[in-house]
Amino acid sequence: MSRLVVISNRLPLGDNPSGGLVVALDDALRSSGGLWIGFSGETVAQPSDTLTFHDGAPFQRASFDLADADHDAYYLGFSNSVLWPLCHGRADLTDIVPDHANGYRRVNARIARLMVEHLRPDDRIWVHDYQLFPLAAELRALGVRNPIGHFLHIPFPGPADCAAMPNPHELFEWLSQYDLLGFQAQRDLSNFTESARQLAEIEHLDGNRIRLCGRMLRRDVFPIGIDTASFIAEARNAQEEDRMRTLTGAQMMIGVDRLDYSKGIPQRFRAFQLLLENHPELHERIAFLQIAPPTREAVEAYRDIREETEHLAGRINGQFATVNWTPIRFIHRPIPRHVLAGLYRQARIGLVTPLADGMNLVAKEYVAAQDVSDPGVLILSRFAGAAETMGEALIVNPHDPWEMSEAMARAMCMTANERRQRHSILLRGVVEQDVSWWSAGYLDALAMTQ
Ligand code: ADQ
Repeated sequence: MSRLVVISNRLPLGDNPSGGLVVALDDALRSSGGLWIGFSGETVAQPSDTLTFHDGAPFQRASFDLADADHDAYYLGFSNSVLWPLCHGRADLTDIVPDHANGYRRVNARIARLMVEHLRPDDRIWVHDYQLFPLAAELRALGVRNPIGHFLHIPFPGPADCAAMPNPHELFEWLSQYDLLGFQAQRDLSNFTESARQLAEIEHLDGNRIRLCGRMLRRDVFPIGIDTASFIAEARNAQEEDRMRTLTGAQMMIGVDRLDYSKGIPQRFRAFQLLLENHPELHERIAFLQIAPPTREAVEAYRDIREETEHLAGRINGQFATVNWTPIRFIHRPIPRHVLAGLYRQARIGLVTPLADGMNLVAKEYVAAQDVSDPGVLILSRFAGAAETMGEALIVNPHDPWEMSEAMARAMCMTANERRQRHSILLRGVVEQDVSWWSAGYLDALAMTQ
């Protein structure tokens, strides 16, 4: 079997790297003697011009450092202040700086140069996410003819958002150099096709084959899953955390997100406020736990969202709290996985209401963690990729606080029978379409490109 080479923005480091993607790719990397390449997470004054190899995983890992200025331009700048907001429908939050676009191209070109001497002629190369769109084009420019696939973890922008990129045609030229483009949801495939039609040249050939900017390639939908079996086991074994005892007496509603404007956290706080205004009978009967560790705080839009959410939570607690009851608890720290699994299991409602999201793994983790005899209710945004396959959740419009608050009220009084019926269908999907199913499907499709 030919070797699998994976490249993602961050290399999973540590002696025992874990996380969904690592689990998904572990088998394929291990059995093919594979290699995973990524950023070390370190910025330095003078980055080395070779990859650094790391021991400790059953497959090879190699990292590169970045110069401070390159990290600012490539990661904070073009990736997270242009591409991320555009892919999440927030052109208003972009910060377009020509130097950042140059830095993005420069870093991708450097990664290609670092990689190329380690590639073998029959390697399969799998590139992950929006930080690395130009990588295949840079590798092709260095003479690499191997099969190269790309998987986009976040939504693909529609024509209006693509048109707000500094040089939209360039995006499609970059993408045309892959052999397989993978998307999370049908929505993304449609956006890609329509944007390419309006801003570049695309022709549908047959099946999943297209000609994009003159080059033949394939594209398809591969909805990512979680490591379901291990998550179910973790939730079953989870011990109740001491601090949660303070919530007894009320049913818990849980939200777990990176603190990001795409996740719709202020909108869900407002919906919860409306619930408490319109349903006094639920006072002291429902407690909302929102876990949201800050990310990317060097970017201004992320500092703003933190202030807004803290302010809202304070206001709602000030308005409704009693001596015995704090309506919203807001935790800003990452939580160990087994604790998270236990919290999901205790929660009567899982609240997953992003304004835009590639897939959203929290929705799947919440379902996997439930006690099948007395499961909770998932409230899910129609704008999460997960909504395409999780129709048995209560599907809501995250911009509509009335609809969301009524879904919360409905979940609170839903019969055990209805909860079990909905949950068993959701669970079947999460079990069948887990992360190994996802990676196997993608790698089969990549093999078909040859
Ligand atoms: P993210 O935007 O990071 O991922 P998501 O899919 O929800 O979003 O994954 C978050 C992960 O982090 C989950 O596994 C969750 O359990 C964990 N997590 C979140 N908050 C945590 C906390 N406080 N403590 C511990 N763990 C926490 C991107 C895309 C998504 C896509 C994934 C995978 O934006 O749409 O589903 O990639 O492709």
